[in-house]
Amino acid sequence: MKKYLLSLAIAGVALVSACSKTDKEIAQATLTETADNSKTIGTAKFYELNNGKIKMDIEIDFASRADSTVAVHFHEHGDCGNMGENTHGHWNPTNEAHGQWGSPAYHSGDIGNIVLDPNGKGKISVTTDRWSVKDGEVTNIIGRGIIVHGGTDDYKTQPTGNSGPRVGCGVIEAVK
Ligand SMILES: [Cu+2]
Ligand SMILES: [Zn+2]
Repeated sequence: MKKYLLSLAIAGVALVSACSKTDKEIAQATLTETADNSKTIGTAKFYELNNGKIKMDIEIDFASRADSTVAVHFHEHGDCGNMGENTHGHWNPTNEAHGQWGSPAYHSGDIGNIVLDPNGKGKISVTTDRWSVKDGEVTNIIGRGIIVHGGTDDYKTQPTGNSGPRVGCGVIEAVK
């Protein structure tokens, strides 16, 4: 029995280290309501993958927006003040048009629309080589704002997607 437990423990350690090797968390953002930043409405977690790409898992939990669609973008500045207006416009390091993630042209933070269920919950994952966490690189996502809009991104209107008011906001911070 003791031996069995020991091998279980060893297997557990092996599993944990295998996980952290493939999925190293490198950044995160806590999203809060722009109208009341004591109210958390979601999180974004960023992982560096073995192939050098970065994966983001974003989860929204926003009860007052239940049964709706919200649009999410990275904006230029990591300052959520003034109802999110201080983040300024969409972060656009490649000088492309606003558009749908994965289409021929889009901003590097045009995450797009997330459908929220009857409890206000919704999530999306994206993996990309458009991002880095390296100081001085134009692709560096650290310090960018993440805005949650109260409307739907039409993926066409320039340069915003006509996504509606800024209802949620967070700042991407490095995880060391
Ligand atoms: Cu936006
Ligand atoms: Zn955009």
